[in-house]
Amino acid sequence: MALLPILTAPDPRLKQKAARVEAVDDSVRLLMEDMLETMYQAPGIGLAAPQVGVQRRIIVVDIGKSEEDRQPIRMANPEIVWVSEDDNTYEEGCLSVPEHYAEVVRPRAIRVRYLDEQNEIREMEADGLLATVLQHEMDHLEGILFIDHLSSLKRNMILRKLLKSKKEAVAVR
Ligand code: GNR
Ligand code: NI
Repeated sequence: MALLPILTAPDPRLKQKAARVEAVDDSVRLLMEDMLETMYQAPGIGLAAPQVGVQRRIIVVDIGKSEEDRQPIRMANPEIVWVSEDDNTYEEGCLSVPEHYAEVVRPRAIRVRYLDEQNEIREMEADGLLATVLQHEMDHLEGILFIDHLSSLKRNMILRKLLKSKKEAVAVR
């Protein structure tokens, strides 16, 4: 197992569309385990491969309440096959947009088709926080961040602050 460095915005790699996985093999399974370890350590409740610089359609999620009660979800090539008519608003954050939070409106419930860690096609229905996090992670595979759902005024304010902290981090090295 290994901890992977998490990219933060603005970074062109977070804006790219990730490529489909051909099959979930040992290398994909290893990446999923490294992503879970990185996510738990952060700590976060979801992580998408592009956040660790890997442009492949792989996500991991765990919204479990405690460390003792882990419920890791591993998905390759996740696709939304149904969304509810009603929406939900959640205050979202992102490991690639550190220290910024904002409300985002998304469908309340979804049905997702994906390849599991055994390379088997599965479907899962989710609502509430799990539905929100799955949509947030699938957005990453399209190069979309939660700030892209905000007004350009709010988005640009956040991006300017992130760029400024990056420049300050370089200056003190
Ligand atoms: O840890 C995370 N928390 C979170 C809270 C509300 C909505 C989405 C998320 S996902 C985020 C981790 C992350 O950046 N995943 O891409
Ligand atoms: Ni994120």
